[in-house]
Amino acid sequence: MMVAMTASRREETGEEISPTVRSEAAFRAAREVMPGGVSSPVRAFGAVGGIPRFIAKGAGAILTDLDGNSYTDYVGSWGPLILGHADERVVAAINKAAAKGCSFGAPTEAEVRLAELVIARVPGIEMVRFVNSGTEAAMSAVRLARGFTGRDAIVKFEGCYHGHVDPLLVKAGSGLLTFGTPSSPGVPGTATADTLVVPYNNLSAAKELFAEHGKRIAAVLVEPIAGNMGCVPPAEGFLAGLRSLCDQHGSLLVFDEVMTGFRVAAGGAQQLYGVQPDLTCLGKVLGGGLPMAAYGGRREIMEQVSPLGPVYQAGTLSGNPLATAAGIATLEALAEPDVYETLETRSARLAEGLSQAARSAGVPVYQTRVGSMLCVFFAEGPVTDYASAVRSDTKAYARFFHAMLEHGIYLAPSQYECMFVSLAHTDDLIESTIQAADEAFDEVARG
Ligand code: KE4
Repeated sequence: MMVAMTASRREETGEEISPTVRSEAAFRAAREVMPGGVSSPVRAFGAVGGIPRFIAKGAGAILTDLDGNSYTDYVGSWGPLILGHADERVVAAINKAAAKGCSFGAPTEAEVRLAELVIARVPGIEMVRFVNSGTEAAMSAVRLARGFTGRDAIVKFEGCYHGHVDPLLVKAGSGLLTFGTPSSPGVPGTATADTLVVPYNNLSAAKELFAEHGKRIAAVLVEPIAGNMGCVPPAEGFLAGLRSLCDQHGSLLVFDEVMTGFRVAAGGAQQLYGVQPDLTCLGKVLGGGLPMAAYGGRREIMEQVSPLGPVYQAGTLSGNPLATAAGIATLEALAEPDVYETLETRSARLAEGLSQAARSAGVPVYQTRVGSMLCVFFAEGPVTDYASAVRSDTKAYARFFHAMLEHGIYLAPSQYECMFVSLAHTDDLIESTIQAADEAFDEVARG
């Protein structure tokens, strides 16, 4: 679908009207009443400039904004919409559940059904607790790991994001192995004093850390495929190396699969790479676009969670009937034959087409992909960690982003995010995306 946005003209005056006039007006109104005019920072287009498109509707792989411009969507609400927007199975399940009530604050069979689906698919999960966001999943998994081990230190990796809970809003200090310093005002140093930060894919740095602090380390928290500095796959042996370090030192290995869960394989990255964590965080696809997330893992650990155990965690809307219905419909749809093969074939074609388009235009890019999550770094590469990711030419990315938007392709408004392919991205849409990229890379090359 090639939808070039062109200005229209006022009938009476002949004055040219911007093709985003309604989004501009909505953005002005939004900034009066919400910080930055958005409910989450990345949506404000701060990293790429321009006017964020206010969305009127989504259908399949297509988003339509307030001005009637349509786009092939590769954000997919940052990962949840692996079936595409307004999938009829998901909408029907939500409508059916809503007719019976939106929230009870009491147990339901739907939660049991979704829990059984999760446990059947995710190798490392024997018991699961539902929460409302990836942030809640990660914060709860950290508290549980600390409660289970009786230790306080948490290891995370530079460039990985696990939501906005205080202990995880840290930036690497000056040295290679350093206790994190807060990355946001409002996060007290005491909150991050037990958070250790090492470079992603650097197993020797992790080994050194354990040699010095191993006895204090409750858990290693890692995105098994990093998706928040762009898409950075794990180096050969990295995840297995973390597994053995945790085993040697009595620490827990926690996979944050909020983005990769049910995305890169039915059982997530832990199934794809054959490395089993002690705890797993889930979200995004799990809710099919509704607020649904979870943490789960080995039974002996999960049995420490209240009310069964002493580690407290709660939530008014946890296991919400509408979100649970959407999650069940989504996971059941993902059990259809050849789903992951289809995602792989189409995503591989897209990646190959994007790389070819960049080469033809003479634009240096380094592309990464795992299944239906991918990224084009505007960098010579290789990109293997945060330090190499931030060498990307973000200005070139911004030009590419806007050129693609002009051609009706909606990418993440930041170099440090992923593209997501859904089952609604047909072969034709993939091909039209590649055609748009041919033109967009040429525009980038022309500067
Ligand atoms: P939420 O609290 O936003 O549901 O999940 C936090 C989170 C945890 N773990 C991983 C691996 C994640 O990717 C996320 C959230 N991802 C970002 C996109 N990179 C959400 C987009 C946003 O913040 O608006």
